Amino acid sequence: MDRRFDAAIEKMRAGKNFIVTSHVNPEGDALGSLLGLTLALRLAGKKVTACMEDNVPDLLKFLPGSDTLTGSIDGAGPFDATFAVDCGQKDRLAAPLGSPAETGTLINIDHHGTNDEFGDINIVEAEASSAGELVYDFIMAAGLEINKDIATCLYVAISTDTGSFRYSSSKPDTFRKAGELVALGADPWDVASHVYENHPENKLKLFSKVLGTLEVISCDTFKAATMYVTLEMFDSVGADKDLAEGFVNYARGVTGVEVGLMFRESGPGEYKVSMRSRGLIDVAEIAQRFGGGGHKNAAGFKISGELPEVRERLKAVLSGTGQ
Ligand SMILES: [Mn+2]
Repeated sequence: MDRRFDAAIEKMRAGKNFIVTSHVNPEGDALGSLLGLTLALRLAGKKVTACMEDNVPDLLKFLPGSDTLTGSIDGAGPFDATFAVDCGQKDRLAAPLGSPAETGTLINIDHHGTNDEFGDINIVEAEASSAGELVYDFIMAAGLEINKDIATCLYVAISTDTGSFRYSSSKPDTFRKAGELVALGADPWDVASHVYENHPENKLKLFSKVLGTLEVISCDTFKAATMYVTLEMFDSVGADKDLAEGFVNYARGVTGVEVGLMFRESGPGEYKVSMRSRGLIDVAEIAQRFGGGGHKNAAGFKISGELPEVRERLKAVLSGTGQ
């Protein structure tokens, strides 16, 4: 018997009107978990405001229910509870939450090791592969139904956050749950076609420029690879900033490299740094030193400065961690 969700299930059963939200700048796990939970609650007869202030990336617009997302909660409350899924910090929530009297009990369901337990009820499991897996567990523990649309959302959440089941967070249970979602109607090739084999032409043109910036650097006991993308590069191919998503994995993928780093210029003298580790270096710990967060193998933060200087700072910090 799975008792982890008892308090959350009690609130869910007693309530009628909910908000479900996730983190800003959403990816597959954020939106898949948000929409999977939203659709499951609606199927159970609940009223749900699916709240996402940021735009849905084009690749994820096929997710069932994404056309019902809204950036506002105006006129829909008061709410019995707000579910936050896949969000490590309250200030990263993609919902304009008002007073607790308006938004109800805050239920935090997440798997970020850096989660600061901002909820009234917190179900935070850093070992879980994805928030999608936790939402699946919640739905099962609550005895809610999963139809094809819900299965698709949760399959996208789990498969994207595990790098298509490549990461070591993919446990036997992860595969069992994914298999169950496929049995319930999720279509792996349909999902892959939408999410992985669906590159806008200008994304690949941007990628060819970014690959030209690849550099392998020595950090004492291990190697890191860096790449960067500037506002000028985005402009030159007419690409949106989210089209650089995922490039960082190619930096980590270089033979002999332990950590991949991607510097994305977000404004003049401002960079968003994404880090990917093979497992030896805890990049969440490094991100936290710069005020960011994430997971052991995937983390990020924002930093100000000129690129060469910013890269030297990172190199110095990385060089201190590998001993
Ligand atoms: Mn996640």
